[in-house]
Amino acid sequence: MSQTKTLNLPLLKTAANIIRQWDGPLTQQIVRDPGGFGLGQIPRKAKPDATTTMTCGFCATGCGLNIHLKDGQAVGLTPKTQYPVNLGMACPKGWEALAVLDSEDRATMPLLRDESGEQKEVSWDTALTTFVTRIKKVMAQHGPESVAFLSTGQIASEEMALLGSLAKFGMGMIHGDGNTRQCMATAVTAYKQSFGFDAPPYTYQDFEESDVMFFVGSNLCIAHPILWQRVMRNQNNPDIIVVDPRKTETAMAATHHLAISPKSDLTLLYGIANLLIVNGWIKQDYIDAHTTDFDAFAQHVKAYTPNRVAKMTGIDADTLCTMAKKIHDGKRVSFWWTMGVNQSHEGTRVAQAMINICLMTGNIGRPGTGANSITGQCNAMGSRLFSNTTSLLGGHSFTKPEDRQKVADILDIDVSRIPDRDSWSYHQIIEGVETGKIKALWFIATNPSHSWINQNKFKQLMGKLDFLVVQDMYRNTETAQQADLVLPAAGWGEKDGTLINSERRFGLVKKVSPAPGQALADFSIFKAIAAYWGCGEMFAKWTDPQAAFKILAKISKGQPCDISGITDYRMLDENGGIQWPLKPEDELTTHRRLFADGKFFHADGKAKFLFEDSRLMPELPDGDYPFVLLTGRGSAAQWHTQTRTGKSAVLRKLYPNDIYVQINPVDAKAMDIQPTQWVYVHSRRGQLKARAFVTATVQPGQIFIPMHNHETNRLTKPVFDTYSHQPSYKACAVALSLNKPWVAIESEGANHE
Ligand SMILES: Nc1nc2c(c(=O)[nH]1)N[C@H]1C(S)=C(S)[C@@H](COP(=O)(O)OP(=O)(O)OC[C@H]3O[C@@H](n4cnc5c(=O)[nH]c(N)nc54)[C@H](O)[C@@H]3O)O[C@H]1N2
Ligand SMILES: Nc1nc2c(c(=O)[nH]1)N[C@H]1C(S)=C(S)[C@@H](COP(=O)(O)OP(=O)(O)OC[C@H]3O[C@@H](n4cnc5c(=O)[nH]c(N)nc54)[C@H](O)[C@@H]3O)O[C@H]1N2
Ligand code: SF4
Ligand SMILES: [Mo]
Repeated sequence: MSQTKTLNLPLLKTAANIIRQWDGPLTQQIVRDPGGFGLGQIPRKAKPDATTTMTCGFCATGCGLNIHLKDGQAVGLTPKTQYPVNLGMACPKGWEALAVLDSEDRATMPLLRDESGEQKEVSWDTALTTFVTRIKKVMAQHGPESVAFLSTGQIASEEMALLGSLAKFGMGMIHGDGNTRQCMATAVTAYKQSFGFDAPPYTYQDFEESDVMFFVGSNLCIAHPILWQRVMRNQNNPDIIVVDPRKTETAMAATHHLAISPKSDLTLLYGIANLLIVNGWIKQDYIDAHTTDFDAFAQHVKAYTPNRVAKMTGIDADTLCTMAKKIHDGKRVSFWWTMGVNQSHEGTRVAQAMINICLMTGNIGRPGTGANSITGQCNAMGSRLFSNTTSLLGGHSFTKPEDRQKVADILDIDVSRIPDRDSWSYHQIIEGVETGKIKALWFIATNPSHSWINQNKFKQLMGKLDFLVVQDMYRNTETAQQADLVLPAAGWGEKDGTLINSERRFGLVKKVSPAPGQALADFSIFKAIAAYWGCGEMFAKWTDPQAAFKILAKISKGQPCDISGITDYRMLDENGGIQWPLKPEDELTTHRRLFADGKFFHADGKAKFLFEDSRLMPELPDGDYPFVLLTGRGSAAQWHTQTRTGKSAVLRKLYPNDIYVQINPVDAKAMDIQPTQWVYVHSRRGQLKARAFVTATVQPGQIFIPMHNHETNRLTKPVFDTYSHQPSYKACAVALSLNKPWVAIESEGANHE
């Protein structure tokens, strides 16, 4: 059915003129034309009843989905058989990706909090005018550093790039980070320091070609089920070793499970490295030709003797020797890690401990090898390269004058518009709210009032801001409920752009469904803000996502992530996505891995061994708080804060209704806790009530609560990795009780149920 959206845009001549320049994309979205999808430049408009392919917008596996269209609109989907990522498979979230778009909770109009404190619907004109006026006012009173944006790993690369450029070059902000900080920052930092660039080396084909595979802090069966299917296709009868304190679904399916003590991975990996060196199970030729600082590393790990390691990790010396032997005997050894490593007080060094083992045994750059970080959100990789937060567009550096000049020239802007220093990282921005340095925040596609660490404190701080803007698909996320202004956004399937998956593959997302009400693509919202701010001219060439993509391709030229060989969206569509890098002269093959030539991205072409002493986790259990709290993904049907997956009736049937806490039977017995009974869990920062799930998958003295429940982060302690500043979400001390505890709590307002 054809409907028309009318925007009450100001009839001021100047604004109307500016709007006309970007009104190509916007108008087509405002007028719901069942035949004319999106921006029109993607090769999918041949017939209104047809099938088009796009990348799934949940996790970074990046499955290809066939979207079936009727009268030009999506009516269903099936996983694409020929897509090199998923080969015809999809997980429950993917199957339900269209269903979650249709919900009463969608944000359909901008919402503005009025004097009575209520959020009321307003026109886009009022919303944009308010946005610009209030942010300019804060900046005028408190300086440009008083406003920051917090972006995401879940919108298209083109949108992130436009946001980061608008905020920093157009509006003059210095500070902006992404929720990728919660997720991938450790892997980014580890790769940058070790390889000279944030470059995950692998291709998914490596899951099928390894013969020894270590999964460290990764619950692949739940978090990346299609990648687990790729492991199951491996013909080499591989050893699959899972390092995880919990006996996860993945650990149960593995050949070996190392039930490590929480946050002792660094000690374990140094112990294994020591054994490899002591036994001479290393590739000295490779080390000499392609790495630096090995001797110091070898010296460092001498202290990690099997007995000492056994004591600290709970993994006995024999098992340690067996693991070292497996690495030695394996022809193609690979290490894979996810949040059990990244979310840690010393995660960067843990990731590098895996990188070190791969380097010294020559397990990199060959099929089935590699120190491989598995990415989380659908476009966390896009955020790493193009969000203009931690690094300048295209993996450049804000602090390098030549990088700033290069980007300024390509964007045709004055170089002085580009900040010459790095932004504060996420937690520094939040701490800035506490110290009064940050007065206004703009959140885009993230829900930190649920997902950020030490939630009671976070929520309290949001109340301190002069102005809080949330741009989301849904109007009532925990963060949107706290906002002064909510900007309604189109979601996956309602707009165009590219996502980059875990193996560096660009894939397309397309507009196959109209956004509800007056919700607009994030790209269009940013263009509108630019126009209202008065810097629309600066983004005149960013006419639509594909034009933005071409700008990014130009910026990437000469970088390790060079994609100047990808000419347009059509090329991505025709090739089942394309992995970076692709220079014009490169041969385009379906699977490509990095470092086959042993050349890394540091100036000397070598990879660095990086290491330091392992440290105990900062908040150890004690008499008052005797348990370690582990958190993470609960089921394949739940996505993060549940704003999306919670909307699907099908997915809701696939996980328990109530929040639960997994408790070992020994502990349950000692405390007389019965299965499904309500119990209280409390930490020094907050408390919650959850149903007891008595199971031996957690060890005695440890409990597990999924992150999908909004209560979980009341408990977590704000501890951050030294180098990556990523929160350590998975380890803090808690207590269990049958009755509501009365405890002194570190932050106010913490005694919720
Ligand atoms: N279904 C579903 N899939 C998802 C997501 C989702 O929300 N739902 N989110 C996506 C995102 S953004 C991400 S980042 C990934 C996360 O993917 P994963 O990292 O695989 O998932 P998690 O459950 O967070 O954590 C993995 C494991 O780390 C273990 N762990 C905790 N502490 C330690 C430790 O000290 N050492 C070790 N070795 N292990 C430890 C936990 O017990 C847990 O089993 O999943 C992606 N996929
Ligand atoms: N305790 C604990 N906490 C954790 C973790 C953990 O393991 N334990 N894991 C952490 C990790 S790895 C991650 S990645 C984070 C995830 O934390 P968040 O990113 O905060 O979680 P999401 O629910 O994915 O939030 C994304 C928001 O964007 C909205 N959205 C989706 N698509 C679009 C779009 O196209 N445009 C706009 N404007 N909005 C959109 C959704 O409705 C949703 O509100 O959580 C972290 N928090
Ligand atoms: S595995 Fe990830 S990308 Fe694939 S269908 Fe599931 S959520 Fe989507
Ligand atoms: Mo994540």
